Amino acid sequence: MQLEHLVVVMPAYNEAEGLPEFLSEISEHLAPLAPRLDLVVVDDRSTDATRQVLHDLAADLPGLVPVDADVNRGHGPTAIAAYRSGLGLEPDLILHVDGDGQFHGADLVRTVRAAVSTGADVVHGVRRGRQDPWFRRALTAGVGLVVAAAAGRRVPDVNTPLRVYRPEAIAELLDAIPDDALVPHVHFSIAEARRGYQVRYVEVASLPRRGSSATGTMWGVERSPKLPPKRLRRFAVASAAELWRVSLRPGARR
Ligand SMILES: Nc1nc2c(ncn2[C@@H]2O[C@H](COP(=O)(O)OP(=O)(O)O)[C@@H](O)[C@H]2O)c(=O)[nH]1
Ligand SMILES: [Mg+2]
Repeated sequence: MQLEHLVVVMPAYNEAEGLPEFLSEISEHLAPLAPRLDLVVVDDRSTDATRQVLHDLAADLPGLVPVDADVNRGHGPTAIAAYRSGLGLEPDLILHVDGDGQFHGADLVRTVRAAVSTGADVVHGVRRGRQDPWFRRALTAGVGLVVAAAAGRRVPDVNTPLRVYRPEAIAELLDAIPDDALVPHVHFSIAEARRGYQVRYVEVASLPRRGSSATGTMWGVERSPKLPPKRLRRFAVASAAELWRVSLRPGARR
């Protein structure tokens, strides 16, 4: 496959500090891969300077497309909005990565290269060296088991935010979930297996978040709390209900 147009899509929430470095690293690394590169960053109505930072950066960074959300909707719906904006640009490939900068630009290159060389429907970046507290690891392991049962095979790092999709593949996946889904990537991982998509896995390093803002994290402010923060407990319960409704129950949309 000849890659002419690559689009990066990114949800961002309170990432003012880390975004300039992360976006320029992405741009530097990915620009050589395609004659046209666009970076669509959806600001989920951050409470810090993210929006301003993005609009300022757009003046110097060719291909940066800031998208301003009207209301704060959370990570899942913002990722979905980012995918949809990216698809609107009609790319050959679409790469999703979170705005918290937990990857090396060079690893993004490896995932895109894998998509180009194999022609796969999707390439997942499988995170190695994650430094999560025990309850997040437990949650990830639990979700992994449920997804393995639903998908009929083990899917490494089911919720990884680093993915490269063929546009036709991600368009189909998006149409099968609600636009306000909390855990779109988990639904996608199940649907990819059920639909027999060609999935490739590339191991990538997991870095600490860039920028020092603790408000960007989904799990409260403490770095290593002893017990699951309330926010995570609520999110886990709501996500489990959504998983059942959208992807697991008999007759769920496939
Ligand atoms: N759009 C949006 N993103 C959020 C919100 N709260 C947290 N996030 C983002 O969710 C992403 C994942 O959170 P993180 O704690 O890094 O999870 P991990 O990467 O799986 O360890 C990060 O990019 C956060 O910035 C929010 O209210 N809206
Ligand atoms: Mg993260």
